[in-house]
Amino acid sequence: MSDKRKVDGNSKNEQLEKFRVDDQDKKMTTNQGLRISEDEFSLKAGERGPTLMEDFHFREKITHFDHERIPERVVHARGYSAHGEFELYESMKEYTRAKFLQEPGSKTPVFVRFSTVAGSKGSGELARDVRGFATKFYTEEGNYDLVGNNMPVFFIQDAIKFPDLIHAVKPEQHNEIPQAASAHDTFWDFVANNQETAHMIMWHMSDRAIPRSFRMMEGFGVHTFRFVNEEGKGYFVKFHWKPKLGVHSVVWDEAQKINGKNPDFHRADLYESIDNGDYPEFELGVQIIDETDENMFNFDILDPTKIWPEEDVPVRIIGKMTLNRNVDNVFAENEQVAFHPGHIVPGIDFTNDPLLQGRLFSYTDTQLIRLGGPNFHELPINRSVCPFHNNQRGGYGRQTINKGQVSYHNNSLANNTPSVSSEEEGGYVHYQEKVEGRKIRARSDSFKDHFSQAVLFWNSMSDAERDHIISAFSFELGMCKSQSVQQQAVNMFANVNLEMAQEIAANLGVTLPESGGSNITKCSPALSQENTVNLPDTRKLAVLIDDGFSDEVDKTLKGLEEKGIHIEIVSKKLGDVKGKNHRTIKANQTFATGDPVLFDAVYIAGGDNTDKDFDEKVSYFVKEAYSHFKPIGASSDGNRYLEAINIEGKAGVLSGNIPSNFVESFSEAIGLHRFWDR
Ligand code: HDD
Repeated sequence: MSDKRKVDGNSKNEQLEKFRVDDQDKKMTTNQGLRISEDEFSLKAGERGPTLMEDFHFREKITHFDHERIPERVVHARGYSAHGEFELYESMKEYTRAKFLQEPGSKTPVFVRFSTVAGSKGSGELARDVRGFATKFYTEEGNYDLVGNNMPVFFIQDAIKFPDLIHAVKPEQHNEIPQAASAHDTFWDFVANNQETAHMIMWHMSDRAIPRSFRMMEGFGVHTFRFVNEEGKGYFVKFHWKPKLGVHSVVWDEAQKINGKNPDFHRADLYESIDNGDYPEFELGVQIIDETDENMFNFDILDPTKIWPEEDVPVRIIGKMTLNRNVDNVFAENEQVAFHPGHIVPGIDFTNDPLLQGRLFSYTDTQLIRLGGPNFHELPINRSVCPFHNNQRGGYGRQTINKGQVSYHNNSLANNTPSVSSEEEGGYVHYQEKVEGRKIRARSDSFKDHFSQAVLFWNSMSDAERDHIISAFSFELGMCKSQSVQQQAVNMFANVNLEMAQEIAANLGVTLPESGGSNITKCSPALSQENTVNLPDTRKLAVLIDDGFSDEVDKTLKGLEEKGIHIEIVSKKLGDVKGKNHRTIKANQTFATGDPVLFDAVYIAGGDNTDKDFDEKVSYFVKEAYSHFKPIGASSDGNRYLEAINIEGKAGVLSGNIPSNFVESFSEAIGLHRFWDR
């Protein structure tokens, strides 16, 4: 195929480079290129007179400003992106002919956008919400988009209900309250009256809905897709992204406070990590089911409210994505990127999941309003790295200049080109699934079990995770005003676990459900965050320090840095803090800017002559970190703060009296993330 080009990890970057402009040290011009002599005063008839219509510079500047907003995404409005590359470990040739999944070691450029779902573009990032995890692979056969979430199932089974779901979760119609929250009547009214939501709600009430970082979440394609190999044989496939740093979350009290202290917490974390060279990595996993095994399970494998338990269908790790470059301009890239589950390449196909089928309509449709017309594929971020040729012409913002008189097919004047491709030449051929049936608006009986996997999820949780789920339900339903909605929701979740529902009901002061529960005992350890990867790398440590800190502090901080831990020095004021040995450390945070909720762990370095104000600030910091179950360490000087609040020797609290292995034990504790048994 002469017009195809070999793709490597940098191909998209090279393409984008042609569109990048650096305005620094340049002369200011109008959009027509005319140099501008004055940019502060509009053209007036006399110094105190009226502004003149002929001021083309004023008109252009204001007009552009007036038009610089586009509609935010109807869902997933708040998001943040990064560039990277995907490297294949293992050939998938046996299952799919997709070119980017053939050669181990081959690299494909990617662009990823993480997002919350419900909140508007400026909302806080620590909402209790699903996170979007959308990946665009710029392959040599065209763009392939894997538009997934950080939870493997969805609220509904049929796309026709999506507007209802979103209307219910978005701020209520009459008063536009609350922003970026599911804790309100309409959402829970929808849940209780659409019981297919049960499984997803268990995920939504779990710690997965308040991730510590975009870098520490799993991603899932959710739907069952199809792989098709060179021989035309099809396989069912589910996609997983597994973060190398493991899956970690914050606690709800912390999430609410972070939203106030730093509503950009997640985007800043992603941006800074990439800026520091701590590139986020996610491994791509696939679960594959042979078509002949389609009906081997006690659920319908096409039902998007079901997982394929990893213990039953193992996840095969086939490659790794590394995010290694920040965007240059958030509007041009993050806002204008257009994902679509229908952006597909040969070797990957759809299934009859009715949620997926409906999505195939919605995503192009939404870009037409959001990006203003049918040429959004020409925006730099959306362009495929291989050329595109067809007979589509015109439309707002068209950039391609198609040469020649012909824009139709079939033709003789251009030798019937652009011509279609055979399968061998890379032409997309739809999988020839045999389909027959009557036209019917109904749901298959095989989609009607809404609770078994919600029970599986509950069974798989650790004690701490269960406590969090009960607290989450109690908070969310506690924010509802309608007691009827509260009661309906509690009654519904009695089908998952009676004791859980009773505890929530007691917290809400509604009638305790008397029957429910399930005799399903199966559990899936892979679902619990308790079994995730624990590493100290890139964790943020607050070092609380004052003048006169001891020598031991220097050594400890150096050791912790060598473990990949990021250290922020927090003191009463910015600038130099002097140690006993006349060594200085620079404070880059004060107690006013560096709140405990913004850190993963705390180290009390202390000082030799601290005042009451410092002592109080340290005490607040440590109590708060302790209440959020975070690792806390102290130098010999810092021990007295632990004693004062009576937490010495508690789980995850390490005192500097054991300096010989302090760095080792403290970095291990930081890797463990949280200590629930306090
Ligand atoms: Fe969707 C955006 C993920 C169901 C309609 N969706 C959107 C984004 C993600 C998802 C990650 C943000 C992409 C970006 O960052 O630009 N959506 C999902 C998943 C679903 C799902 C994992 C179920 C498995 N979505 C879904 C349905 C519909 C939509 C059933 C409609 C029938 N989704 C949209 C949309 C959005 C969107 C309205 C808003 C902005 C956009 O598409 O580009 O078309």
